[in-house]
Amino acid sequence: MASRHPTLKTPFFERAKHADHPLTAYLYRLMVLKSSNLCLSADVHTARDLLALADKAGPSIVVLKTHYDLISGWDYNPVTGTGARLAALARKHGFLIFEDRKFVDIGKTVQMQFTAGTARIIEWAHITNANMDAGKDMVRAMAEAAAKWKERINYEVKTSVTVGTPVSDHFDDEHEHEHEHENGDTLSRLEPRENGVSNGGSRDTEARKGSIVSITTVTQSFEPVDSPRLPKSTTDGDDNLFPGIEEPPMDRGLLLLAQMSTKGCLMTPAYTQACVEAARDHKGFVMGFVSQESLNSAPDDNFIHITPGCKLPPEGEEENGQVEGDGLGQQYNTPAKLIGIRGVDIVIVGRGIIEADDPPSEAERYRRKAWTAYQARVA
Ligand code: 6AU
Repeated sequence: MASRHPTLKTPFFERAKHADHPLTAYLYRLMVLKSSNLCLSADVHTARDLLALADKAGPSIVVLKTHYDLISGWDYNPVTGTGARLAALARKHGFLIFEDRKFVDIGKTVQMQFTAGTARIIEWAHITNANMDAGKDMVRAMAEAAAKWKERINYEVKTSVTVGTPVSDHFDDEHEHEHEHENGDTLSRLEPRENGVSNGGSRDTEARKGSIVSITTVTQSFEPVDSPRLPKSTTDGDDNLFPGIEEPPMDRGLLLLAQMSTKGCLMTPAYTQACVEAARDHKGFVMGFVSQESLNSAPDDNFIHITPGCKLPPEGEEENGQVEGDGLGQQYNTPAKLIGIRGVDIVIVGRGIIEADDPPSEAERYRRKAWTAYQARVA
C-alpha cells in the first residue's frame, strides 16, 4: 500500500470533487449522505430473498452486490424483471448495484456478455467488475460498449399516432405500403369500414376506395431526452427517489479485480500493477479496484477501493480479534483493519450479514463499524 498517499487522509466529500469518473463522484457523495461505506454482497438463493434483503438492508448500504447467476428465479424481463425491480429499490433507498460478474474473455465476447444476452447487465447494474488476465484491450472493449450504450439510452423512441380521414377519395396502391419518412419509421395503415382488416391484398382499388373511413399513421423517431431514466418502479411504493441526492449519472463503471481475498491467490504484484495502469488509461470508465489494500500511488490517483473478505467477530467478542476463514479459501479481516490500516474505502460483507439472526440490524452494525474506521482514518 502507498501508505502516505494523500487520498488516505482525504474525506470522501473532498474526493468527490476530484473524482475522474462521474459515478465515483456520485458514490462518494452518497457515502457522505448516508454515513455508510458498506456494500452488501447479497448472495442469497432466490430472487424473492434478494429483493426482500435489498429492501430491508437498503437504508444501511451504499452498494448492493449481486451474482445474478446464483439466484434462482431471476426474471430477465427488462422492464418488470429482477434487474428492473432492484433498480427501483436502489432509487428508493439510495444505493448502487454492482454485478460481480468478473468478466474475462476476448473483447468482443465481453461486450456481448455485458450489454446483451439474457441478463443485459448494463441495463440494471451501475457497476461491474473484470479480471484483467485477458489484457487491457478487454477493458477498452468494455469502455466502448458502455459509451455506446449510454449514447443510445440518451435517446428514447417517441411514438405518435394520428388518425385522419382522407381528404379526397383518390388514392393509389402506393399509399398502402409501409414507407419510411425522413424522421423515422412511419407506418400508414388504411382502416377499412367493415371487416377490420387493413391492407387487404386481393380487393381491387375501386372497391377499397369506397370502404376507407380513416388513415392511422404511427410515427416512430429517436429523440434526445434531457434526463435519461431506466425503467423504474415495478412495485407500488418503490418509485420514490431517495431524498437528498439526484439520480445517479448514466455512466457505467468498472472495478478491476486487482487482488483477491482468497488464500493462495495467484494474482502477482505484476498483475496488480497492470490493473493500476489499465485503470489510469481508462479513467472515464474504471472507477477503481476490488483489492485488499489501497493502490493509489501516483500523485493524482483517486481510485476507489472496494474490499471483500470482511467480517466482524460476534457481538461482545474482542472487536479487532482474528476472524476465522470459511474453510473454502475465503479469508476475513475486520472493517477496522481493512479501512484503517490497509486504506480501502468500502467493505463488502456477505455471510457476515446474511447469516445473522437479524440481517438488517447486523447490516447497521457493520455500517457503524466501517464508518467509524473511515472517520478515524481521516481524522
Ligand atoms: O462475505 P462473503 O465471504 O460471504 O462474500 C464475499 C463476496 C462473494 C465473493 O464472490 C466476493 O465477495 N469476492 C470478490 C469480489 C467482490 O469480486 C473478490 C474476492 O477477492 N473475494 C470475494 O469474496 O460474493
